[in-house]
Amino acid sequence: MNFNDEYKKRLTLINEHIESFFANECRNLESFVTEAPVYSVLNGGKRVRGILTLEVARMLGGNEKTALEFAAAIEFIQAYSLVHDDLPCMDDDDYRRGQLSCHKKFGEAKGVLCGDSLLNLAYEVMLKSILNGGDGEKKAAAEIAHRAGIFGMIKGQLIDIDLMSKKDITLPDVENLIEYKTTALISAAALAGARIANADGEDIENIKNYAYHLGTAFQIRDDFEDEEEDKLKEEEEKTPNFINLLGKEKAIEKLIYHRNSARDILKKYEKSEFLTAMNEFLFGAF
Ligand code: GRG
Repeated sequence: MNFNDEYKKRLTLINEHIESFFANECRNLESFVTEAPVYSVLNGGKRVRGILTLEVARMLGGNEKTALEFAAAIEFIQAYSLVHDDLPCMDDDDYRRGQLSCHKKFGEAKGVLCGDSLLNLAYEVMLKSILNGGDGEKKAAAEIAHRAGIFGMIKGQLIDIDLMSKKDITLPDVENLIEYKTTALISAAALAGARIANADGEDIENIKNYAYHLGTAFQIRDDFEDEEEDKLKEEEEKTPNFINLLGKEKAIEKLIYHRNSARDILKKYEKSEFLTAMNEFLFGAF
């Protein structure tokens, strides 16, 4: 399989679906309403979470059209979380995905509303899918709502904020942070795909474990990408992560362990070629 070609196909599928959503469903809205959400969700992004929803559904025999609707919803949530994370009251970042961050382009108030708009759109898209669907759609939406909110990603952001004023960061602190801030949305994406395919029992457990390992490896990879930037910070401002806590070598060991564990779970499934290749693409350099 040529991974790059296959990846581009899926990326294009999701991006075209999101473009057509704005062109069709929002056609009666003036551009001042949609410009910031469109800018923030269609400004690049690897679409790892949307692709996970698509591919887990495909691997387990789910309906592709439904999976695409949920893939768009999860990418709306991902985009909202990045827009809010970049705000001056949070991480205060001027750039996102190689362009001005939403609040730098449109101002802070519109940045807040843009995040709110994207989050609401995600629920609207899922509810429409539920109205035309069955139990799988309901369960997929419940997975996403649970893991994106205060039981998942928002809790992760709160943990992050509190760790900023903690003196001695421990291993459980970092593990807890990753589990909620990063892994929760990755699990939401993968489990939504599984629910769309009406999976249960052992398959749900496998996908949960797969997403846990993938999410942890993904965060360590992200920490290595930000390493140079982090080096310039004062000691007390350094990011709470495995690199700063355990050193580079041990962090790489952890990444490799989680990468391999994710790969081993995929081996249980016949149609896992793409996800296995994505695992290699994301973490093969380590
Ligand atoms: C504001 C509620 C709220 C949550 C913010 C997403 C987030 C939580 C913070 C962003 C900072 C960060 C490093 C989070 C960890 C998860 C992560 C690696 C996000 C970036 O995901 P990518 O690399 O981004 O998949 P793209 O742009 O490809 O979608």
